[in-house]
Amino acid sequence: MADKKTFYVTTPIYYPSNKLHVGNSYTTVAADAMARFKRLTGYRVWFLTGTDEHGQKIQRQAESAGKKPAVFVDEIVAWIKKLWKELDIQYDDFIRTSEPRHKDKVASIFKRYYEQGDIYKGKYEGLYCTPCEAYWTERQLDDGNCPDCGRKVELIDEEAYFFKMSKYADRLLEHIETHPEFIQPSSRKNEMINNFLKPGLEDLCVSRTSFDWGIPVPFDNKHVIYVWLDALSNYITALDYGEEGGLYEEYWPADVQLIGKDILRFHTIYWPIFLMALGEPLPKTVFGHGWLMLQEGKMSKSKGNAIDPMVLAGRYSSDALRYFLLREIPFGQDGVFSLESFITRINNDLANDLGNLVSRTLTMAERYFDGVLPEPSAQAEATDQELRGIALKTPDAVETAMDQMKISDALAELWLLVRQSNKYIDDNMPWNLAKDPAQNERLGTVIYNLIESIRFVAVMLKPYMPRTPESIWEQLGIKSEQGLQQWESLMKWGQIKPGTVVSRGEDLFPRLNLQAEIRAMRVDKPAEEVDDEPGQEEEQAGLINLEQFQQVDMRVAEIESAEPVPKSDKLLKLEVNIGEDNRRQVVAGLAGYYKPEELIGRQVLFVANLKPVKLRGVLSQGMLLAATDKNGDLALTAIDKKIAPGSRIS
Ligand code: ME8
Repeated sequence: MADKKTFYVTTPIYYPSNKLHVGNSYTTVAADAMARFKRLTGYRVWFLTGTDEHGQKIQRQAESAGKKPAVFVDEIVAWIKKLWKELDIQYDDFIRTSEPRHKDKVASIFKRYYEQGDIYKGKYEGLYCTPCEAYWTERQLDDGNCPDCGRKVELIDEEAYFFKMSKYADRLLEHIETHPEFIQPSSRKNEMINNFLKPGLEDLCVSRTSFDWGIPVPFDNKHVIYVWLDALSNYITALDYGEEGGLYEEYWPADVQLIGKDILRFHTIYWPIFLMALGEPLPKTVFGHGWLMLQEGKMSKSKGNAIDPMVLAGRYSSDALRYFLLREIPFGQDGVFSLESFITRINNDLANDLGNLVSRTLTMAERYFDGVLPEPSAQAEATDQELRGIALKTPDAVETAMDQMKISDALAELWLLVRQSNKYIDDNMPWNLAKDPAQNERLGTVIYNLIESIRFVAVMLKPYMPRTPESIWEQLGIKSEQGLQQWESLMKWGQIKPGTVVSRGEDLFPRLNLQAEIRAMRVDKPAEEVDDEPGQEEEQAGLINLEQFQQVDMRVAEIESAEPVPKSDKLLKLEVNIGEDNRRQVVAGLAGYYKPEELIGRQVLFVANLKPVKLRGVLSQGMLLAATDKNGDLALTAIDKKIAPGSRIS
């Protein structure tokens, strides 16, 4: 094992001040996907997460809950561990800063700084943001408030120990400038240099006396150690820093420290300076990802607008939540979490693309070959070569994206193979091959290739969605075939053995109804506004409320031009005016009922907010309303008298 390359990845340690929200889960899910990916591709991995339990904020929260801090955090930490289990977070260690293994080491690190002259005693008179546990100068405030969270700062005036940050500032600047991989994404680097390093680093206050929930300064126990010095040290105390032959020697420096951009300053200025003072190497990369926002702003535990990841995972599966978080937002950028985008991803990517591929293929394997995987022909046709070519290059493409921490791109690469496999079904139309006994070998080849392609997808999917591949392997009859689940098995096509017995299981991801989900989750409006929601019975009777009806943007449209769509005897291409010089192109199945010239100048009812689609390759941006009777006749809707095009119908 010792010859394997190592990979050490960390998440921030979270404040157990409240239950975590889906934004905190985002960092941990991303770190878990990276850790799993590295394990899968042959690295010896150490993945650390944990909780940051000390400080004034936690002490105050505990007091207001009427609990001792230690009891208060225990309860939340238990919940956090349950959440990570629910989300399949496979960490190697979970550090709590209240543990003796951490506290003892931080105390000796602090003593060492003091003894070597990096820490001195003084008096702090200045501003402090307790929710962020951060010191600020007057100049840095934003309208008198904390520039990070926008909340009120407090004036504190107490005796304190200070760390000589300025002593290391030049060295840090040089490190940042000569190691472009140190701060990622690189766009965040200049912000740190220009806002914090260039204006000159002030010495940092590293102890507090006005509360006691922290690690006492070992030689002056009126003080507790500043919570960020305490917390940042976790990344090395958890590796038994200072002990010979331990994890520290094996894994430090960290390969990637994942954090949200909100705490970049602590991790790219304070943390490296604390390490420099210990004479230790700096992490290779600190990656500050973007925020997951709600439509109304940033989530935060204390704002109370969080979305509970436990609820989401419980209802939609942790794989679906993980997939959404990793796929939706290009890693590094901000993204918006909305139930609509979540459900859309589930329906499009998971139910339509992946789920359909698996269920269609297995249904055909059972129907045409009784579930016994046929022998493929030695002859590969063009579509076979295309599918195989894409499958064989996907592992590299995924690995390249992961090495650049483009997790969303890695999934996009994988989905090219999923989509190609669906296209392969459409190209080969196995249902037609099945009609001709002479095509039996060809049919067998097509089914074999599809099954092998699904196996490729499942192997690569595992780091992102750990449960779905298990179900796929079960359906493919290879649950106990470890070799076929390894990354190495993707180097060659055709590893799954003919004769393997496959059996279709339950659909991986059933399609969801967005409106029903919005009602069930009630995330889009405050509880008091939802009283008029239809009850279950009304819903079953197909009744909708006014608000649902009003989601349809219905208007008067005036037809300005109409012409046949080439090679179609049903479709007409129309241009309609929907007011204020706004024109839409619409493709409608009217050719059998109206001559194009009969339509010009008519005003009809029009749905303006349908998603555009292409019909016969022609873009259609809305729908004309028409009635059809049971004899198949069709009549366009009309408006009683001429009215301005674009008028709303309500
Ligand atoms: O800052 N979107 O802990 P914390 C994405 N204890 N990520 C988010 C997010 C959002 N809306 N909100 C939070 C602390 N995060 C310190 C860390 S480390 C030595 C000490 C994530 O509980 C993001 O990674 O406030 C952010 O950095 C972290 O949660 C903050 O968690």
